[in-house]
Amino acid sequence: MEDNRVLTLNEVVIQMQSAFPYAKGELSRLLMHIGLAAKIVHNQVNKAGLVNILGDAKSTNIQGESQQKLDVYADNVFRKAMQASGIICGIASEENDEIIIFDDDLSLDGNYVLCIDPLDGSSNIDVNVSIGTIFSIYHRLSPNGTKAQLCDFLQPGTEQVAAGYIIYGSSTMMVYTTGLGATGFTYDAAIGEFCLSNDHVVTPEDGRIYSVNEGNYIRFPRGVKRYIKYCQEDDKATNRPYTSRYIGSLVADFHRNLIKGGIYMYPTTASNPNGKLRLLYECNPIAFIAEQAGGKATDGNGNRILEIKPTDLHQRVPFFVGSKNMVDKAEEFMKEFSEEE
Ligand code: P6P
Repeated sequence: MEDNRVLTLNEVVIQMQSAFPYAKGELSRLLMHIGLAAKIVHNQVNKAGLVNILGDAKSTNIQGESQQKLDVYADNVFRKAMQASGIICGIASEENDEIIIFDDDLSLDGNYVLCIDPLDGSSNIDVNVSIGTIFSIYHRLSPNGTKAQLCDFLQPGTEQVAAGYIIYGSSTMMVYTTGLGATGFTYDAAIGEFCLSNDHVVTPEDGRIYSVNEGNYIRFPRGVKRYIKYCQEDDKATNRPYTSRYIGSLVADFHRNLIKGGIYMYPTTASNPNGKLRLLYECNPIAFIAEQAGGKATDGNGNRILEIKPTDLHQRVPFFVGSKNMVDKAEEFMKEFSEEE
């Protein structure tokens, strides 16, 4: 008989812990705390239109971007949940210029640090477009019992012990990985649980969706321009022309492409000569998920995102992520036309 019992996030996390014989359950508990924070943010996002939590918080983050009230709210919710866990000794957040150090005794002994974009795509909050939380977890490098240090956060993405995102959309979903594949959960508000909805997310090697802000076309690298034209050419043998889909919310664009197949690109542009997306709390966690689902993530110049050694908390990199064969094709054009820049 088919087992159609609902499995919750906490049950799945505990089950997966058995795959790590030496696990002390800390990472499991941490993922549960993240799930709890996500439920709290879900409640606010879902009624943002009803309470005075929309709009500009009249403050700006290090990126110089105006902070939306929900941004700041989400940052506070995840920060409190992480400190309550006693497992995290510090946080690097898009919403804060410097690392946040937890100096209570329990947290000082925490073995992990978190990099987070508490509410990505926040410019879409007021217009009811899907937004998301993106997180990345590392073992600390600094000694236990001492304050977290910058070195704990400036680790290459290959060192992530877990990563994931929550998408607050037509339904709220969480997708995460601990390196044993990508797992998807859908939030059931009726029971207040994230329920297993895809126990092994696999992204198609090919797709027909390309996601890029073509408003920046003029200043894209030639390779990107050529790849976009390649996507638009009429060639039935290779299922072209592809479809252009761009929501302007990384988590929403990536999640759709992960399921259906596709490529998301944020290349260098005039206003973002190093690309716009941040390595630590946007590109690395999304790249980890993409690779675990059979996809690929590079900077467009043949460099695997997960192998880039970070030099700054808010470092930006060009980002090409999604179906393996589509990223490879984009890389081909980038390589062929790079000399002509
Ligand atoms: P643009 C949101 O600000 C974000 O960081 C990603 O979620 C999104 O994909 C991208 O920026 C959108 O940027 O320049 O196309 O509006």
